[in-house]
Amino acid sequence: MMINSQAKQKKALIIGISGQDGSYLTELLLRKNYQIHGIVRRSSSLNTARLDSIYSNARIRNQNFDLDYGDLTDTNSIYKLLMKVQPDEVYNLGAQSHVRISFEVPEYTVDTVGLGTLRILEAIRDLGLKSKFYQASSSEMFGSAPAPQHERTPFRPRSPYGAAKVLAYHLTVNYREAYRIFACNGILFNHESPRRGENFVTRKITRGIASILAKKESKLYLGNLDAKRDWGFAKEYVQAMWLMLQQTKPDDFVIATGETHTVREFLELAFELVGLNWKRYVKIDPQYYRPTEVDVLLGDASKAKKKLGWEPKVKFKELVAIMLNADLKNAGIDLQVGSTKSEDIM
Ligand code: NAP
Ligand code: F7E
Repeated sequence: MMINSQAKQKKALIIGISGQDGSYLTELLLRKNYQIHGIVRRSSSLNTARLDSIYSNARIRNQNFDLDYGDLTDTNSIYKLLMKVQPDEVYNLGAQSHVRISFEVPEYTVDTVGLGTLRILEAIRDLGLKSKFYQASSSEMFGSAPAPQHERTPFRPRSPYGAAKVLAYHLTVNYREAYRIFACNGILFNHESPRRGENFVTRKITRGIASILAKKESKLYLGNLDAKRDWGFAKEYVQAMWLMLQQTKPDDFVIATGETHTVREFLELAFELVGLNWKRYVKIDPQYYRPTEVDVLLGDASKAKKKLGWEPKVKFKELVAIMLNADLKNAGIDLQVGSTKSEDIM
């Protein structure tokens, strides 16, 4: 393929760059020769572990990759960074993204997720920027709506997190319609990876198994095993984010695998892969129950397939193996399970 060396290098601003998706998106955009600007928030210990090797590699290759301090709850920092960077594309991946924790810190969750999105959109509007905007919307917005869920399914959120994402979703649509900002909602169903936060259920299970095999833990404590989720692979989902901003018209898309499995099925398969019976190791701890649960999520991503040409390759079984193998390796256990077709899976 011919590469046009005269093509203008694009600038992306990624809010939430230190998270699971932020790190995969950064890698994708660096491969596409973007200049990357990321916003990280101050914490008492460093929170850039997922980015460190990406950052060093970008430096070695002389690629533009800058990190600035900022916070979604701080209007001034968001405004100033947008003014400074003047990005072609803004990806808002920043959030207090844990659903159960959102019941404990509802106001903070609505501030980062809901008002945080408003702060970005207002800054784009006020500065008159031509930036395209991606909003990390979530299947949690569907809540108790019947499955399968698609772009026209009415939202019935079941948590402060879900409700805050609904606010952010509608703000994104409103700024698109009112001010003609190129703003898109990616309504992503659960997506996981070896970089998933340790307190989400999939990673908790794969790490838990590695700790049991390494004899560091003897039990794994979990909550509701009956909930069903449509779990995909994060590395593939960030491609859909980018594709949405490359279309001629802004629009909203569901991104999902079209398969749903219970937490129990994930647990059974993961333990089975290492030859253990999960019932001997797992204890139910009601502290992990939620005041209101989302029982079934199952996405219909046919619009994304038709209009973006996006389709997931990694399905449930392979995802479990990818995550388990990574955590076994992290724990120094010399064991490879399942078959993982995808190259370069980390
Ligand atoms: P994640 O790993 O929890 O990452 C969240 C990011 O937001 C981190 O970089 C975090 O910084 C940052 N952040 C948190 N509070 C902030 C604040 N006040 N100001 C600025 N940044 C802040 O989440 P993820 O799984 O990558 O998901 C990315 C986005 O997609 C999130 O908005 C999430 O709600 C949404 N989403 C995720 C899924 C999924 O299944 N993963 C599905 C649908 C939608 P620290 O590193 O400092 O904490
Ligand atoms: O829970 C059940 C729990 O926390 C999945 C976020 O990325 O996806 C994620 O939200 C299910 C729930 O993800 C434990 O009750 C049982 O039914 O891994 P999770 P989530 O709540 O679906 C959506 C799409 C997002 O947008 C969010 O940002 O697993 N479960 N036992 C447990 N969950 C956790 N965390 N811990 C347990 O011990």
